[in-house]
Amino acid sequence: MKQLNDHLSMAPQTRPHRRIATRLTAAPLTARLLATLLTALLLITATTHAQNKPLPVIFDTDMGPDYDDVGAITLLHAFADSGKANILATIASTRYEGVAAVIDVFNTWFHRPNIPIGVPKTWAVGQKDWQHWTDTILANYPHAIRNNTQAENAVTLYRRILANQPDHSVVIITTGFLTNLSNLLQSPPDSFSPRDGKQLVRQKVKKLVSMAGKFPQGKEFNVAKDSVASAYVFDNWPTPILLSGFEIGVKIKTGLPLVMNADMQNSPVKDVFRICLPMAKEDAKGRSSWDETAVLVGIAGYKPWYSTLSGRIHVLPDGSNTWEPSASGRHAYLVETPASGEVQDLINDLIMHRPR
Ligand SMILES: [Ca+2]
Repeated sequence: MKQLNDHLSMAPQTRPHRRIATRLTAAPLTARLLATLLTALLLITATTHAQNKPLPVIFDTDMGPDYDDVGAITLLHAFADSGKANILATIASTRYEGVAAVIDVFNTWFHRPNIPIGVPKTWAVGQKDWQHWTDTILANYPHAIRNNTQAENAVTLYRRILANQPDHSVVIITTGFLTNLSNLLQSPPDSFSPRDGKQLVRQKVKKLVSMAGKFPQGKEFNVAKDSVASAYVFDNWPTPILLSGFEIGVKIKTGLPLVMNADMQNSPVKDVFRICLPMAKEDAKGRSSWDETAVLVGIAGYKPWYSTLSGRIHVLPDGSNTWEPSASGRHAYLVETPASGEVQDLINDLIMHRPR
C-alpha cells in the first residue's frame, strides 16, 4: 500500500514518511544552463520534426488530486507551442465538481480556450485535492466552463474526435485513471462512427502512453483506483501501450526552479507548485514527476532518456500489477538509461514554459 499511498492525495497528517530525495534542489549554474540549452534544443528539434505534422494528442487526466498533472498539461502546451503536438482534446478521468473548469483554466492560460473538454458522465473516481490548489486557481484565473455539466461526455468526445482523425494517427496520453478508455472500448456505434469502440480505437489510434503501474510489479494509484477499468483496458486495447511506471517519476523532483523564478508572475502553474510544495515534507526538494514523464515520452519519444522492455501488464483483483516479459508483447514499460538523469532538469525547464 505504501507505493499506492505515495501517489495518493492523502491528508498531510496521514502521509507516510517517504524516501529522502537524493537529488540536489537547485542544480549548479552550469548544469542549469546546460538544461536550458537541452530544452531549447528539444523544442527546436521538435519544431523541425513537426513542421509538416504535429502529433495529434488526446490528454486524459485526473487533474485535481495530485498536481503533477499540472506539470503534465504544461508540457503538453509547451510541445503544442513548438509545433510538436496538436492537442485534440483534454479529458478528465475524475468527476469531482470543478475538474472541467480546472482544465479550462490551463487551456485558457495557454491561449487555447477552445480545446474540447470532456468529463465522465457515469461512475468515476471523484477524489479532489487536499491542498485546495484547485479552489485557488478557479478563484483567480479566467475560465469559461463553470461546472462539469458544461463539459462534454468523455466517451462521446473521444468518439467524435477519433472519428475525424486520419487512421492510426492519434496518440492518447493518460495521467490518471483508465475509466474513460474502458468505457470507450465498450461503446457502441453512434452517429460519429459505425464502428464500436474497440474497432474505432484500432482504426484511429497510433498508441497509448500511460503513467500507470509499477514494474516489474507493485501497486500504483492510477491502476488501482479503478482497477476494473485498468484490467479491461490492458486486456483489450488493440494498439501498442507504453507505460511510465511509478518507479520512473518518483525520483524526478521538479518545481523549485519554477517557484523561485521571480520573472514568472500571474501563472496558475507557478501558483499550484507554490501552494503545494511547502505542504508536504517529501516535496521539500520538488514534487515527483510521474505524469510529466508520460507527456514527455508520448510526444518527444523516450530516447535517449529511457529504453523499454516489452511484454504484458496484468492487473490483479486488488489493483496491483504484475509483468509478463515477452519480446512480442504489445505493452512496454520505460527503463532508465544513463541519460535518465537529464529528465529532471528538462522537466524543470518545460514547466516554466510561458504562453506563446
Ligand atoms: Ca495524475
